[in-house]
Amino acid sequence: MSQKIKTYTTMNIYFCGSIRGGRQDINIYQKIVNKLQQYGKVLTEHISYDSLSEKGEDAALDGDKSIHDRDMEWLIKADVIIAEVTQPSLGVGYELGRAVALNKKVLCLFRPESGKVLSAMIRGASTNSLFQVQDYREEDVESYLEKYFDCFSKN
Ligand code: 6IA
Repeated sequence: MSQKIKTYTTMNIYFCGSIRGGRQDINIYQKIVNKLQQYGKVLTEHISYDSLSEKGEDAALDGDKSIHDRDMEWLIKADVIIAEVTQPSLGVGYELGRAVALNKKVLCLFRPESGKVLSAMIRGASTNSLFQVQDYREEDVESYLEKYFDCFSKN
């Protein structure tokens, strides 16, 4: 038990969610980030902030470069990547591709009840336990995360 708590408290978690792809799912991102904070440090907590809008940062070119470079540093540092992939986002797709190349552990969460169909390049990448795609309903998201992190500490 103490071993499990130690694993959780030292874990770096990278959460991915749409920003410029559209902020419709922000309430769900907040729910996910709150839950993830039980398991470790969420490096990208800001993705769940109301104040971060899809148009809110008309960043100068080097603003975008520093966002990219800082996020890549965090991705390298992350022990696990959790992505909410219902709202399509180029940035999230890019992060997932980079995470696969880095052999990171990835969980993608998708809500079929949105009426959307997940990209084949994400669902089709789910071939082993390193890269998993979980369909879920909003009310069940916390229990899916509990299950995932219970298994995580055993692997
Ligand atoms: O293409 P998108 O914007 O939807 O991509 C979203 C993904 O890219 C997220 O998972 C983030 O990790 C990353 N990302 C995109 N834009 C930002 C960003 N801009 N800040 C952090 N991560 C980002 C806001 C900066 C603002 C607070 C000045």
